[in-house]
Amino acid sequence: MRWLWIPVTCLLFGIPQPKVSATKDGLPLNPNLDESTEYPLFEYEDVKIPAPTRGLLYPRDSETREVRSLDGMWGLMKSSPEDPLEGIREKWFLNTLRQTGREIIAMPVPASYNDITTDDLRDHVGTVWYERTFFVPRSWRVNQRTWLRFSSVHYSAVVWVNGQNATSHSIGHLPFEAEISRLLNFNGENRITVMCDNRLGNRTIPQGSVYEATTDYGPVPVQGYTFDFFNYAGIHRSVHLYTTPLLHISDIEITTKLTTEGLGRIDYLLWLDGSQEGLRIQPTHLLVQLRDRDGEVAAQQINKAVYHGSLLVPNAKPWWPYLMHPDPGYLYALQFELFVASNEEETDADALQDAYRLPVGIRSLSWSNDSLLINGKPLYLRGFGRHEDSDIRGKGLDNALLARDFSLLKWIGANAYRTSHYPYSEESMQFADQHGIMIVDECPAVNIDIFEPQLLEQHMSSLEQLIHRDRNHPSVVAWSVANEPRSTKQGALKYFESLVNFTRSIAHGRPLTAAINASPTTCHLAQFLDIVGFNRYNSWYQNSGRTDMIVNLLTNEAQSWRDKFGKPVIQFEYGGDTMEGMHSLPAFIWSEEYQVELFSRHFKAFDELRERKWFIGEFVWNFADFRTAQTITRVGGNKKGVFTRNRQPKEVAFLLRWRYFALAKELDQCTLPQDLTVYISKHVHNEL
Ligand code: GCB
Repeated sequence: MRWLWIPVTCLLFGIPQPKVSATKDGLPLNPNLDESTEYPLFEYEDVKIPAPTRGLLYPRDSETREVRSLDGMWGLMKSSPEDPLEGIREKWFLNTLRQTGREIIAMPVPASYNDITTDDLRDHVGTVWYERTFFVPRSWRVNQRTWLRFSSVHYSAVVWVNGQNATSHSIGHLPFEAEISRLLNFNGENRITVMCDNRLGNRTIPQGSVYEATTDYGPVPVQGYTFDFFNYAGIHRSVHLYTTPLLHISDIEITTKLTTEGLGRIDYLLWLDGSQEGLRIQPTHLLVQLRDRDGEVAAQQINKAVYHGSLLVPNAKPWWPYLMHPDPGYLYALQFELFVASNEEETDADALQDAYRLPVGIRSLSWSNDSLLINGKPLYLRGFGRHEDSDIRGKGLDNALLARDFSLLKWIGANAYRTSHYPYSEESMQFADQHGIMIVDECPAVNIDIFEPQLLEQHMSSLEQLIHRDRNHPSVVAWSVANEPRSTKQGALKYFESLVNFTRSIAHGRPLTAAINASPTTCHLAQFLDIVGFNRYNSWYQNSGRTDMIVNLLTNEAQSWRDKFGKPVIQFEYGGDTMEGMHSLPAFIWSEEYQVELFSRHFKAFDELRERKWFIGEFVWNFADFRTAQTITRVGGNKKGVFTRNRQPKEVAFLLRWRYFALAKELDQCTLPQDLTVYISKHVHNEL
């Protein structure tokens, strides 16, 4: 028997359920699916375009708003893998989970739940239930609205507050929120209950399939998936309560430009929410102030139009990537103050209705058939594919890890990374803005295979939510619509044409790319992109052990992508698994020496390609070792990291550091770090 499943959110709220057909097309994705199987083309006229997301501004304190974290220890209870929806039937959310009589364990939030305990929770398939209590101050009752915001729950979540449904969401790695003012108890304790479901099917992003394994103890459901990272689950990022005034700024969209004369321009769109019943408040005007790093006003205006406007910034300090400028990542604070006043110029505290401050970098981003440019200067991206992954906390947000990773990125001289294979935390996007690290922002569509309308709807929705979340970040230089989809399949053509057309319509000034592993002659996706990205493991999965074949194979392949599509080309993945501490001279695969040799031959190929002008970047796979599903090709996980899972360098890290700084010096005349070379002897100057 196969474990057919339907998203829980559909069962609960009467959303039309996808038809689960018994035909080949309707079955869950099977990891062992014959790659050559073709699926009928679908007509996409019926596909529902996702409605624009609104709201979800990152929670920030201000004189009109209060933010509270609900991070900390929550309680967690597993439901039976054979009956994941029993808690819905039995209405567990109506009471404390303790009433079920089952075991409740302490579970930190944020964290993946998988690696916290010593039992079978790691491989649990189905639903788990989280719970915690909290209080809110009585002052929040008067002229305030209270919002509950989850930065990410993987994969889907249903949320209750005091036993009443508050919201639900599916697709991991993306935020969701709901106003909960009416559900709150202002005179005592409140309770949040979350049901989290980790199951992936053929209509989830990413896809997977739940199948039945026959064990010595009887049949058990097992989650299958083809992507190469562990399917960690749980409340992965922070949970916040925040307040807003009754009428408030609910959404902001900005676009920036920089002229060659140094004039900055910020165009903004604002959304206001005053949707509460009986609310009759009308804003009179908006005071917009742009403050520089020292808090000085760099530009300002009073705007009676409220919903849109433009600020001109003379002598703007541009946002530059790391190592392209002595002061990279320059951010202003764009302060919006909404007034309800008798006089349209009045800006005193009593008339202030709402205030929100958005960090803003002023820069222009453009692209052509040969290059990607920031502030008119062509970019050469040098960086990594990464993962949000670490020991014990899995994919849970960890600020210490985040700070360490950015120290390492800067130490090694990288200027970019791809958020392979899903959106990363909002905190990491803010870090990237501040440090000038450019982001190729990828949606969670990794290894998708069965191309059908329901999947397309989810896929479009994941991109829509991602773009909505990240469109205001200066660090985002491209959207990646997929990683290694089975893009040679017949159904891929129509699917990706529809997907890319939709994404282009909401791309907010960024080019579209993807990480492709098909070949230029068979791929149906590349023709729709602005930048062609490919993944290729020369001398690893192909020609293992033969580093002497890399330069020709790689330069020829990149040239073929260019010849076929005439677009800028980038390599998004190359590398080889390397066991830290394993040495071999001459080099042998899995040794540190082999990784060094493999990288060095790639550098040679990249330098030849750079001369052809349309080759715009090199990304190593991977920044650090990471956990995968259990397979005989992975020793404790994927070991292609330049850093260990513990964030310590392998030998290749020092070589890569030389390379990235050498490029920064050649291309942007950066100053080299003092400790790039070590003293050897007075006759050897180991300098670039
Ligand atoms: C790839 C995938 C990545 C894998 C990597 C590998 O092409 O995009 O998710 O981890 O190869 O190491 O096999």
